[in-house]
Amino acid sequence: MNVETNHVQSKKIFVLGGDGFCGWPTSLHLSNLGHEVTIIDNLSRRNIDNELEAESLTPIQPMGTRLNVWEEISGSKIDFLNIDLADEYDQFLDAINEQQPDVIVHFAEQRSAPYSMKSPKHKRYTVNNNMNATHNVLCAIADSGLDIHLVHLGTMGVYGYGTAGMKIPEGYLDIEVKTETGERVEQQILYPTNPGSIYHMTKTQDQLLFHYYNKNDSLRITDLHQGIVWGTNTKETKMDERLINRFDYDGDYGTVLNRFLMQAAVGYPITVHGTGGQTRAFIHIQDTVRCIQLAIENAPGRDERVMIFNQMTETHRVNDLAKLVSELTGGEIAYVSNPRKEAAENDLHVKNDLFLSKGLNPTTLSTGLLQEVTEIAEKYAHRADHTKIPAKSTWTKEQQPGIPEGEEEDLVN
Ligand code: NAD
Ligand code: USQ
Repeated sequence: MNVETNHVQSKKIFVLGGDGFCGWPTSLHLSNLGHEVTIIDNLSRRNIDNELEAESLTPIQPMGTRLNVWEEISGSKIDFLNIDLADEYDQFLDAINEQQPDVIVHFAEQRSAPYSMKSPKHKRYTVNNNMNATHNVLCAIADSGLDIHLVHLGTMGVYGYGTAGMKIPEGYLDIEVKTETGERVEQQILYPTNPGSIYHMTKTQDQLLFHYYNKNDSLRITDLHQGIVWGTNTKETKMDERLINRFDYDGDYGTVLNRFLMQAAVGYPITVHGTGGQTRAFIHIQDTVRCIQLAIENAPGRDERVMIFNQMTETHRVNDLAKLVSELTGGEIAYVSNPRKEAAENDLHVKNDLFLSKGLNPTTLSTGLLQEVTEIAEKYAHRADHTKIPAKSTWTKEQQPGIPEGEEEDLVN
């Protein structure tokens, strides 16, 4: 089954957050390439499902089953360590020293913007979890003295979603400053951050931690500024139903395009926030796993600055996506109140030259792939809890939940 192993020099890779939506298919992809993979995850995402009384639309299996099935199918073993990266520093450092990974891929953060804005408790959890996890990872790599390449999943949201008409560069902005003598000096700085939620704010802080550890300890770091991921399965997760990936659809964790496809499939109105004028960057989950592979294969050198890639393949306006899904499925669109404090409209132009230059062949929005997601949503429609669909986490007391007319009566908080 390990079809691609011939081309790859096997590496020891830790996948932090390897039980999650991006981390699970990435772990399988890297294992299938012939790498030796260890997943580290504290299963907090599954616990948050318990808290929210929401579940993945697809029936994801417990970690033990996932790993047994993968070994049975591929002949490759993936190890699993249950460690809270924000809290259990010593266990993590021990794992690094014992296993001496070549690469650490870091997905292990609380990644939902609405969840991070639910209440002071959720804001504080997101900050504590994400910032401590990232700092512990960096501190432990430096502490170990090993030359480990860190690949981190950041977000396009660190930039904000507006530009002065220019394309958003890959991490660094060329600027020109005027000295006291009037001389003009050219510099490159980290692109100014403009987070739109507490979650996105933690990712902007991550950037500074990377900058510091790269400068002080010469850590080799790749930061991937990823757009919204859509789709659910990849080549490897399709090999057996028990390897199926998560499909989040609830108002906190479901992301826009997957939500629209799911809503249409279960006969719920397609919930466009406000006028749907927000433009965002997107990437299919199959390209996510391929980009991680490319980032690993193109590591920065010891004396190089943090390498930043924009991990996205296309931009779309939310309203255009709603119309596309509606045309494809016959689903009805509902323009609902926007629970978020965000620009009603924005243009977004993004550079993604680095991944293209490394060989990414982008998977763009095609009817076939949209259809595939629709089919999965239809297959598991019986598992959908309609009361969990609307987005109810509001950014301030002034915003209202995004509930379509006629759906209010079903709701319990
Ligand atoms: P996810 O919530 O499905 O997965 C994250 C995993 O990390 C979970 O399995 C969780 O249990 C684990 N985790 C969280 N905190 C941890 C801790 N302290 N210790 C150990 N494990 C911990 O999220 P995802 O969608 O797979 O996203 C992965 C990463 O990619 C995130 O950092 C996110 O910010 C980034 N990202 C995601 C998207 C997207 O659309 N899903 C887009 C851009 C960037
Ligand atoms: N939206 C709707 N209707 C919905 C859901 C969302 O109109 O039913 C709108 C939102 O108001 C927002 C846009 O769609 O304007 C995107 O929302 P989202 O939930 O799909 O994406 P976001 O909150 O930005 O977060 C997701 C991931 C996060 C990642 C980010 C990448 O959850 O981990 O960092 O995408 S990016 O958007 O590029 O910053």
